[in-house]
Amino acid sequence: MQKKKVLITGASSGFGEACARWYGERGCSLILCARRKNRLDFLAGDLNVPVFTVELDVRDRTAVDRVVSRLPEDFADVDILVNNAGLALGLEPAPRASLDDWETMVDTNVKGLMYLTRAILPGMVARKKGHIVNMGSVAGSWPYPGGNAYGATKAFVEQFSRNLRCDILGSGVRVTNIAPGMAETEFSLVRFKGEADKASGTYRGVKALTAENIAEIVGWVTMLPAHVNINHLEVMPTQQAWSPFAVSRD
Ligand code: NDP
Ligand code: 8X3
Repeated sequence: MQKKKVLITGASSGFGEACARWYGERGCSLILCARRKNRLDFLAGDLNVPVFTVELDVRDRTAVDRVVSRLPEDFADVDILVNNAGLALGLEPAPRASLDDWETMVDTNVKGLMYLTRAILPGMVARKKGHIVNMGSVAGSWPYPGGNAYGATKAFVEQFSRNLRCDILGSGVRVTNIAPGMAETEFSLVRFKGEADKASGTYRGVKALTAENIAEIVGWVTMLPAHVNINHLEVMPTQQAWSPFAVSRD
């Protein structure tokens, strides 16, 4: 693989960390962003490639612009943006869900992803190359009880990804929405606000996807020849599928 400059948001854990390792093993230069910079620095110590770590809350529009506009020369001109930072908070039905949680999910999964995209996309278009990989979810296409605002943020990611392709058609820049199903990371620990038993219960008896599975998929879509654009890639564990429609009867 040609040595690329890869910016990964949410690189302190789960998919983002696994993507950093995947690209790092292939000699890419990495810009790793998250709020927990200590974790990024620890990860950077494991990687034998140029790494720039930066503390970044993707909800902070000014900070996003500052970070992207002030990237060190060796890390500027990003080739691949992995818009991965995100979270689910709670699994309560809508009438009982926390509006604060809904706002945090929108601010992170929707607005944060927009901020990074808007900061990096113009440079890619000007250079006539680049790839934005957005981390969606099966929850963006398929509803489930308690998925309310989380699923809606991921539906945004799916449609935003497709609409970006329309806007930049002819630029040579690629956009991909990856939609994973159940994957064992810190995702459920965050969703259940540190309740470890509840989080681990999510994966009980299931061979869930791993962060490494997703990193391999992200890496693969970006390694395909430049004229090939994977628009949307949905992936689930073999042990996961859909349920029949629910019906409320009198
Ligand atoms: P993790 O909780 O393991 O990782 C989430 C990452 O996002 C962390 O690195 C975290 O870093 C970062 N993050 C969260 N909020 C912010 C913020 N405000 N600013 C910057 N970084 C932030 O979960 P996953 O790896 O599983 O999740 C990664 C993405 O994949 C998310 O978008 C998630 O919605 C999506 N996804 C996950 C699935 C799963 O089952 N695991 C399935 C489908 C999609 P820090 O806290 O240090 O800021
Ligand atoms: C994470 C997958 O099914 O928990 O996006 O919503 S799910």
